[in-house]
Amino acid sequence: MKPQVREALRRSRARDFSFAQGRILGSMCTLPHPAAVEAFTQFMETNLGDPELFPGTQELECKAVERLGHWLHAPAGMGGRMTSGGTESNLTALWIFTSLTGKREVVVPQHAHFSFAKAASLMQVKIKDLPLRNQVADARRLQQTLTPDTACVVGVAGTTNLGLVDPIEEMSEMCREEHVPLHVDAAFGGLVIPFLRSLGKTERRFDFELPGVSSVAVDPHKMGLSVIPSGMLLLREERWWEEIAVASACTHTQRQVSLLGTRPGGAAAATYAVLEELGWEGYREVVRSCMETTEYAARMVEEAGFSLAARPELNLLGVQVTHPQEVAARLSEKNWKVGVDPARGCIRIVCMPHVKKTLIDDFVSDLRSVTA
Ligand code: 0PR
Repeated sequence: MKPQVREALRRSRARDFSFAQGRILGSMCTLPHPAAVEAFTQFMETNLGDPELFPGTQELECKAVERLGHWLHAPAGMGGRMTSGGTESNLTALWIFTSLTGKREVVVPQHAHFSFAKAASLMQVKIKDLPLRNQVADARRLQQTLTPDTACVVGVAGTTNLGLVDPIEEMSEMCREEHVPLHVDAAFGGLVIPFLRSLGKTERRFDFELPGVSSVAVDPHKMGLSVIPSGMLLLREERWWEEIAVASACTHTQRQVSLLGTRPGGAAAATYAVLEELGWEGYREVVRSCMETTEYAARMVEEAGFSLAARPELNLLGVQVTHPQEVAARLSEKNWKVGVDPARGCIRIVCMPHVKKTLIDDFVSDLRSVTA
């Protein structure tokens, strides 16, 4: 590389915030695990959009899907694909279920991620709001929200703003009775909740062990410690993928079953590598540690006189402040990057693996000073 190009890269990169040394509290991403980085660099030019050229990489995608599917109780006959993240997974799920059912309405809890609004706009489907009760989807109101034109229902396991889990069990029961597919957006919670359960810290159920759950989105590039762009969409039935199959004459493989054409094999290799490297025990330790930090942060914030928007279920906190945008701007002057949720009057802190207790101490002290 020419020295001036290298220097230009260095200068731009130096302007970025850093997970390693910085004060990033508002992101659901983190430093990728070294095993993911090593794998990624070996597979950078591989393309899952043309698997005839890269059967080895496709095999890694299958193995990653199999392992995550196993952790999420996916039955034999399930089928999954890597995606670029939660947005693509949610969009693809809606694409598949509207095609499968021929229906045009989707029931979405009010706190769902904005990727559903994108999907609705792209596909011209109608979003029917499912109201909240005690800050999560109101399962009792689900029945009256369904119509003969309902293509699917969405539930969220780990909400973007507060990390809460919708009553997926009740929603799953109803969806099963009504023969309506239920898509669970577990982009964040899918790699947290299973380990919290194994630690005895939650009893929430959200995945394929519930018979009414048809699909699950889970993002290895969030709590999976994989590289960006790593998402995964799992379907209870592999054959449902056929709904979006197209002929792809110019690739060596004559058909594609994905929204993206060229798809990063590096992300699949990285995800496979970190899933293997950490394994169930490794992730459980990551989640244990993140929850310990979350509980510590909750205590520190409350001792400093702030209220939480909700008791944290996962490693995410909403801290109530007056004028959250102003508070976030003042925090930003001190290099803190927090999420902002003006509707709920909170700032959002995600206790990702790079967030340590000492960082929380410094943060709470600055939060006090900017709100004094
Ligand atoms: N579903 C849920 C529940 C999410 O929270 C998100 C992203 C998505 C789907 C979409 O995932 P992708 O962004 O991978 O397509 N939620 C994060 C958020 O809005 C995304 C994020 C990550 C934002 C890192 C900022 C950031 O620095 O908080």
